[in-house]
Amino acid sequence: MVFSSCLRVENVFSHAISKFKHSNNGNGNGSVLSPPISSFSLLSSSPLVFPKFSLLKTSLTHSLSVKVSSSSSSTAIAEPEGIKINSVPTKPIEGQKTGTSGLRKKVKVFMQENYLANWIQALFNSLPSEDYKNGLLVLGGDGRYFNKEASQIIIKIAAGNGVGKILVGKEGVMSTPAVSAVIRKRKANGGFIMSASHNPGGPEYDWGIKFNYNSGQPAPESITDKIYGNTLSISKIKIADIPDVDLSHPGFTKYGNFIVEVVDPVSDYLELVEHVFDFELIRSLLSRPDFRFIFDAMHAVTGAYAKPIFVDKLGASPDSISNGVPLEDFGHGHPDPNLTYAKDLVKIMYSENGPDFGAASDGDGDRNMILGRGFFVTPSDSVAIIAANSQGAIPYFKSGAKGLARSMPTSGALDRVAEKLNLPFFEVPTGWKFFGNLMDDGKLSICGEESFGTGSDHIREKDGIWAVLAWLSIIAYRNKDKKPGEKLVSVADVVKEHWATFGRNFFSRYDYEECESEGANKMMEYLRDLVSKSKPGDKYGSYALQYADDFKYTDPVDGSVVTKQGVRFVFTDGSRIIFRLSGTGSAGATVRMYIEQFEPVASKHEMDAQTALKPLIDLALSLSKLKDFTGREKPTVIT
Ligand code: VG1
Ligand code: CO
Repeated sequence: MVFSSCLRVENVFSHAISKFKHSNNGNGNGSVLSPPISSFSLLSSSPLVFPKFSLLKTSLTHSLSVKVSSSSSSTAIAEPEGIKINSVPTKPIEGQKTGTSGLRKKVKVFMQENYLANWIQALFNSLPSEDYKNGLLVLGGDGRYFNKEASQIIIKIAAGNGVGKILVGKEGVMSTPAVSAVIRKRKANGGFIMSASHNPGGPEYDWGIKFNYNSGQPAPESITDKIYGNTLSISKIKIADIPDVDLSHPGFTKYGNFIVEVVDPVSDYLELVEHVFDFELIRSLLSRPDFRFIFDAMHAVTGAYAKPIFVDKLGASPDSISNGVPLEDFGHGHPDPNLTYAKDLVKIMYSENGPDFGAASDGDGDRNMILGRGFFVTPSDSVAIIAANSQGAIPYFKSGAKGLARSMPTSGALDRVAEKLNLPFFEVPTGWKFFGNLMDDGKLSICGEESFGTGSDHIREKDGIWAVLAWLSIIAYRNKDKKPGEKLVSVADVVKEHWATFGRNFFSRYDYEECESEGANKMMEYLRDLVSKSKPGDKYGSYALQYADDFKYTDPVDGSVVTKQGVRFVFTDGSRIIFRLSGTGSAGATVRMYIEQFEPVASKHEMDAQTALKPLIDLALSLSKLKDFTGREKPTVIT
């Protein structure tokens, strides 16, 4: 059923409602509401935004099929702000537990009646009211299929719960890092991100939602656990009876005291990165005729950012942006910037006379892949190299970094930089939410994950474009005195030099996507059992065990503890084998196997990672009995 079909419009011009409080959640307050809608625009450059219809008309002719149930038992409750709020009965829905990064499911699941609405209402039920009442929230997304409908549901439920204002990216589009930046800049109480990140989009694929808190960081587990609890007991959704908001132009629309502001998704973010980096320095590199740059937006959200930033501000040529138009289904692609899914870019970069620098970002713009000509930079090396070079090349770090951190499965390359620079260092579980407290507490500046996530405390999310700008800054800084025609220091040169100084941490990740959950869970149980029986000194082929455990993390700032974050076998030479199950998939179970080995000897650094790691990979496969448990001969993705 369609949400609009049951909205009642009563006493439209009655203003005698202010005595009703929010806590009158729908039991019998039949008399309602609304002053005429007023619209205005504060920006002279922005067109005036008028709702398409009057409230009365829209309530009856609402065109968008918003999947919030419209039960005849829905009651209208009054609000002091003067918009009509309906209390729609609902029932708990199983399985709304968030994973590594928000709630991700197939679009079809989210389109079920009340599915999204229940989760959004459960979120409001979980937050202290001072965190949103009359407050400011941000709403953005990666432009994928279902975002438009979802935006309207979220806006109406936010209004229904007494939010004062919601700031929305034009057409509901705003990258994950930009949402984090906007929350911080505008001092918002938090924000929603509509994205399943690197998971494919379209009617048959994935959708997702994530809530970030007031410093721009993904909500901590204490909140997401509460939301989950509330999804299991939810009984009503508070939804405002307002028309669908026109999100196609920047400007303001007002409904009673509730305001929707549509903003350009790029400008706040651009202003921030202009402050972080030396744009003149980067421009000097990108405008060189002897430097060729290519950025692949994978038809995802960074398509909206690439031209204004790389082309308009930094002077890259317009044809250096590929797949730069964001599409609802990412052009049938899998917007995951890795060697498998960004193969078009990889092919170009490995071609004879390919460009000097190539990069890509994912669905929601928080991941990055960095390539030189014929050269791939592993994300674990990337964050270490950025950290080692940041002070000179990036103005934001001119006084040095406060501390460095990586997720547990990420290679130890960053540890060596922290040691050498004498910086505090932290190892956290997988997922960006674990970096936020360290940043807020002033302990952490630069951090990364092996999964193509790199970032800093300029915001509280990983940031794909930031990583590209960081690398361009490093290359530009190293070449700033090079005359035209002189050989430039390349991406590969920078990486090899880094290995020569710090040693090389060979690293690889094998993903076995969408395995049967039963087999994958059994394998993890088997590994945990192996861990419990293991002891230091145990021999595994030519490796001797230093320790094995299931990673447990105590947050140094708030003392919160998380367990079961990945089974690891650490050997006496520092080599590591790690297994965990993905928390971002939408079907079955994805097994991730991480392999790492340190090599101090420079003459061995040029080896191919798969060759160097072969003995350890074989050991990992045999000790886990992965093939037996999952039935998989080969991984789906190798990084
Ligand atoms: C994966 C990555 C993890 C990353 C997460 C969200 O999680 O391994 O490092 O933080 O995705 O990234 P998992 O649980 O599937 O291993 V994104 O760009 O999808 O928001
Ligand atoms: Co992402």
